[in-house]
Amino acid sequence: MSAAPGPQVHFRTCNLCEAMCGLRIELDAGRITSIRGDAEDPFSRGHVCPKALALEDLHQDPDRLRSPMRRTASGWESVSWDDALDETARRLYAIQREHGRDAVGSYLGNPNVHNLGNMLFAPELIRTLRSRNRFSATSVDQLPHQFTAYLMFGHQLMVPIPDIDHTGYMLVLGANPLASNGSLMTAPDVRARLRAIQQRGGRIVVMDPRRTETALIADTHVFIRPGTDALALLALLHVAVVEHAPRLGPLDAFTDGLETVCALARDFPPEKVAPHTGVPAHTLRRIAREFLSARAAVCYGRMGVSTQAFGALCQWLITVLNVVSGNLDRRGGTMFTLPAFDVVGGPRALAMGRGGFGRWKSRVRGLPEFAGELPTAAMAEEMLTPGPGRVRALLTVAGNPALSTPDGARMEQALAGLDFMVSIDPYLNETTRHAHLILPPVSPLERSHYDIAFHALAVRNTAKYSPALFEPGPGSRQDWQILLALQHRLLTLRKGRPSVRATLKYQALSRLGPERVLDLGLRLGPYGARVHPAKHGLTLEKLRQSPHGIDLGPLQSCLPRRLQTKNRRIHLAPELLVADMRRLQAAFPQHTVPEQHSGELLLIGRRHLRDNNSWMHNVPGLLKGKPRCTLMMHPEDAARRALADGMEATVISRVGTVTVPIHVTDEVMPGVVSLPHGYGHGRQGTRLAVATAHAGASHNDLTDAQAVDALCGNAAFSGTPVRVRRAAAPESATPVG
Ligand SMILES: Nc1nc2c(c(=O)[nH]1)N[C@H]1C(S)=C(S)[C@@H](COP(=O)(O)OP(=O)(O)OC[C@H]3O[C@@H](n4cnc5c(=O)[nH]c(N)nc54)[C@H](O)[C@@H]3O)O[C@H]1N2
Ligand SMILES: Nc1nc2c(c(=O)[nH]1)N[C@H]1C(S)=C(S)[C@@H](COP(=O)(O)OP(=O)(O)OC[C@H]3O[C@@H](n4cnc5c(=O)[nH]c(N)nc54)[C@H](O)[C@@H]3O)O[C@H]1N2
Ligand code: SF4
Ligand SMILES: [Mo]
Repeated sequence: MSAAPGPQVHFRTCNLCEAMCGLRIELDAGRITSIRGDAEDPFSRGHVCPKALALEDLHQDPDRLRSPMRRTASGWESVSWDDALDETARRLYAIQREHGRDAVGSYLGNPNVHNLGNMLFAPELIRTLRSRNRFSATSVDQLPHQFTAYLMFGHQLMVPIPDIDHTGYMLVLGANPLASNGSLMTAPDVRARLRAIQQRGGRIVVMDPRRTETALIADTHVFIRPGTDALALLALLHVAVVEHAPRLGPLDAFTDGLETVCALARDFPPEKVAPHTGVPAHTLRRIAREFLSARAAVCYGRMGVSTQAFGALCQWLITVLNVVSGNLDRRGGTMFTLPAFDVVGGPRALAMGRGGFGRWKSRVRGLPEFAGELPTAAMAEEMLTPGPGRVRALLTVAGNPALSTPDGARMEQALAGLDFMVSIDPYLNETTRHAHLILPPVSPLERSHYDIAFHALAVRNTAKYSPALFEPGPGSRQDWQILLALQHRLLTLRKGRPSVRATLKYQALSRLGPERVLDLGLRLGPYGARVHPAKHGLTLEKLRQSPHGIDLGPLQSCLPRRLQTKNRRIHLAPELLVADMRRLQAAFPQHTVPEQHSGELLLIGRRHLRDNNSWMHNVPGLLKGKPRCTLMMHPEDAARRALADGMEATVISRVGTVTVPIHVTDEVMPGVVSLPHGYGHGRQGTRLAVATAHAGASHNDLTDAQAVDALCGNAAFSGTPVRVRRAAAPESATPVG
């Protein structure tokens, strides 16, 4: 659609966060004149957030790399695609041949999940590498959701989704959808959907160490000490089984383990957990009673309860609470999606693997594999610790582990020491500055889009395809083309010469691209032409003809049919989780008030509507206004340290130190401080003019790679112990990085 003469309108889905907002983009003479919400999108109904406009800024950004780059002694130089791809394949192949397959590691970042081509082609390349050292953003985020879904329902993507549009009571722990726009709950215009609960006479309750934007519109907000949610959930469950008796409804016929969870819960009356959680027993009892008496209720927990030492227990207990209160797989409770491209029940070649656990362990610390990946908290030590099996080369795809993973400084030290590193990424940033080669893909507007992941995690079944808005620039490559070309070169090197079969397959896939795979997935999916010739008969062509997307209706009950466990039953009490209760009990002994060393504060994170993890700080429009990278501190804690609003403070953890301005506010509970993540752009050698001017400090220079959920290996960001004092003088502030 490039350089078309007159005014034009283009419709697409915003791929920047999980909300899948429909966009209406107006163009004149091939230039964007406006980006607005698409009122005709049946799912998002015109909603957008300020980040939507950034799609154009990202496209125009002069700092966005347009050609492959090679690092030399005298700086970066442009290289041709062939040279860059040949060199990458050669180096990776040579290192694997000399040091074994595991010597090449990989890290896949979050934007892979927001990119059709990467969803379909990245797993292929990673498989081709045949290394056990695979890492991704999953284990600094939603691993506990996938882990518990795998154990309870037999598939890592059978994640129960809040039926927010029909519920009468929503209990939210560790999520701030008003800033994040919802996560593992794709719900465009989540504010309106939450308000609608209240307009229906329902209630919203938020448990969070910070009085968040979401807490402000809730009916009740309760402060909870970071990292103690598993105890609070057990207390809620206690009330459910002692006062109310479980009522599973139809699930009763195919659920195992009810007695086990009831027995566990009986041990945790609210009075017992109150000293640890800081939540008064009567408050927990009241919330439990409200939850249990609601017509339909949802307990929903996200980042804040996933990235903590008992993240897997939290996600498990949340699902158990929904089950025993009769709210799983029921309208207004938590439900499962039936996406048009079916990642759970679709044909094996197209669906995602169900998962798997502990089939191998990380070399240094022995952390367990899940679904083919090792915990990212172990990544730096796998690169730094000498010995056979050390990771000597790394491929990163759409990831910024330098800022986004625990102990970022050590991560950078590890990246700097690699024999070879290649990054598929549009920016020269804190991570990719360590690469030997950077392979930049096109901008989001130069490629087509379909949300394979987020349609599967949405509060309604919908389907929408977005064609590319702009013709890819001359000589540019899409992510999938880069991934496929690398895979082909690696296979060729391994065979010694290009095999005819592999070459034909490569040529065919290069021609067909993600579109054909998507079309196949849609045709074979639950609404596909093969299954429903009369009803929807979904094909890619049909989606092309529906530029606003197609509504496939509200979520439907689907159990036991959709269960993926071998015996087609729900495992309410998986052994691994039940056994992990001992670790919880040891961490919070009865009759002992939690130990918080004097002067120590617990650090938590924070998301802002205008940030997106670490990578959108080069968009000028999103950085207007007051600096956001501040440390929130309760007035009592500030007074004790003679700190006042706006002062620079030094924050010290076991692993690092940063200097940031203080924001004194009773939004955070006493004893807790909050700092957003994704900042820290002041490092040398990046090419991010705007971000560098708004550098801030990196939260992950404070977080500890040793702090993990010992069961599944997820990073435990919540509640990092820190000390805070007034910075000596503003000009002597410790440089970050
Ligand atoms: N604007 C914006 N949107 C985003 C992103 C972004 O960076 N910016 N990131 C996207 C991504 S990758 C994700 S995964 C989602 C995340 O989506 P959310 O999970 O909704 O994100 P957060 O805003 O981090 O919410 C986490 C909440 O947990 C609270 N919390 C911290 N520790 C604890 C604890 O121990 N217990 C309890 N109960 N609460 C705790 C925090 O105070 C915070 O309010 O957002 C996505 N959307
Ligand atoms: N302390 C703390 N740490 C956190 C979190 C937290 O709440 N607190 N949140 C965690 C969460 S939820 C997540 S998901 C992770 C995110 O961790 P990461 O995914 O590692 O980091 P991002 O900041 O999302 O960086 C994304 C990278 O992808 C590049 N990119 C963007 N779009 C594309 C594309 O289309 N193709 C390619 N090839 N590259 C692209 C960007 O330039 C950037 O380098 O961070 C985690 N880290
Ligand atoms: S809420 Fe998310 S999907 Fe919607 S416009 Fe903002 S960034 Fe895009
Ligand atoms: Mo995330």
